Amino acid sequence: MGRKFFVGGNWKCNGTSEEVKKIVSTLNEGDVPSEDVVEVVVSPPFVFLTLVKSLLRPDFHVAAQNCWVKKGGAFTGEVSAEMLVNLGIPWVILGHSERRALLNESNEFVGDKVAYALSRGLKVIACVGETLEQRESGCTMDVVAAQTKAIAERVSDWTNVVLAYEPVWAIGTGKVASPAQAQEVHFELRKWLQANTSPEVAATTRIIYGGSVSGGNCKELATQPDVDGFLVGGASLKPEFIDIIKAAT
Ligand code: G2H
Repeated sequence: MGRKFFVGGNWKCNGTSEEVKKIVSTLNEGDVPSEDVVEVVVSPPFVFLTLVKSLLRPDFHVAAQNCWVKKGGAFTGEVSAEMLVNLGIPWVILGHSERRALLNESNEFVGDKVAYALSRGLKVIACVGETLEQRESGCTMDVVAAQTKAIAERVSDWTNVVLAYEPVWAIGTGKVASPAQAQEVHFELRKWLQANTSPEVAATTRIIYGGSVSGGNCKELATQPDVDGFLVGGASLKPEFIDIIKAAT
């Protein structure tokens, strides 16, 4: 087993270069557990990736928030996996619910992106999660299983994948999932991986929780056996991100 705790900070479409420098200096001064205990990855907008990478402490890493589904070319406005590799960006977030909902990214499209990014040597934070309507109609597991299946059908090596469970109703709403709600879905997702990939993938793949994680609620969420870390949005722009990283211990 030994799944290392993982904390990602998804800055989304926020920040000026001055604000970004301020966030990085707060992170650089933060007293956090060592890299052996917790893996920390922050994800600024594309335009700040190089700046953040150049200023960030060496024990923290950077992620892009998206990349194109295949090799670059005539795809105006897109950024390819090859470009991220070229810049030394090790991670990419794919399938975030904001992109699934606002940009109509289908399960299959996200699966294709995950497979392509991995094939280029990127590590992937792949997001899944149900809407409130889906939860209330009792189909949470069907939804997250279908999203995960589209990845599993295209990926055989899960070593470089972190699965982020982010219930859409908890994102940016301040309505965090209870520790029991998060644990229930993480447990079921691990069971799904066990049945549909391999026992080894199920035992070793980190499943992290995202959706209104804060300095106040992270400790209790982190005690859940199948919660292997967090993907943090709003709070990753604030000093409390350091407290969230500390939830690893
Ligand atoms: C979910 C999360 C970050 P927030 O999108 O991935 O955002 O913590 O603001 O709910």
